[in-house]
Amino acid sequence: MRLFFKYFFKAAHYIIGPIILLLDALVPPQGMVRAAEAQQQVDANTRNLVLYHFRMCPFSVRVKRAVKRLSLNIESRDALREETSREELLQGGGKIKVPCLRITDEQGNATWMYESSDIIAYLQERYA
Ligand SMILES: N[C@@H](CCC(=O)N[C@@H](CS)C(=O)NCC(=O)O)C(=O)O
Repeated sequence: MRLFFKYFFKAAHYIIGPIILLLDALVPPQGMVRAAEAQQQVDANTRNLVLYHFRMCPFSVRVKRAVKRLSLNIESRDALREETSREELLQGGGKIKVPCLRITDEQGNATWMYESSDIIAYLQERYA
């Protein structure tokens, strides 16, 4: 039975993933518009952020849509396809789970934030 569920969820992932990508492409979020100077300031502030994601992960898509809605330029790294990104996430965050936002402070210390809702709340609080 466990094996059945394992393969059921795997199959569902391959079916649901492309549907989510398609819906995301069909209904793109409207990015907010800022004055050029304000956007430059935001870009400077988000330079210390990196988003680790999987392309077909619904939770990652949710965060990436929030990033677009807030017009943030955040570097994103695919932790499924890119071996080095995967290793960074494992070594830094402690587990391969996405989405994960790496936040580096001015001293160079990194915080690894998991959970899509927490990441979105963090971004909204600062940039909405
Ligand atoms: N509650 C989490 C769920 C994230 C999640 O389940 N991500 C999947 C990919 S869609 C994952 O990383 N799975 C690997 C694992 O859990 O080990 C969130 O909202 O971010």
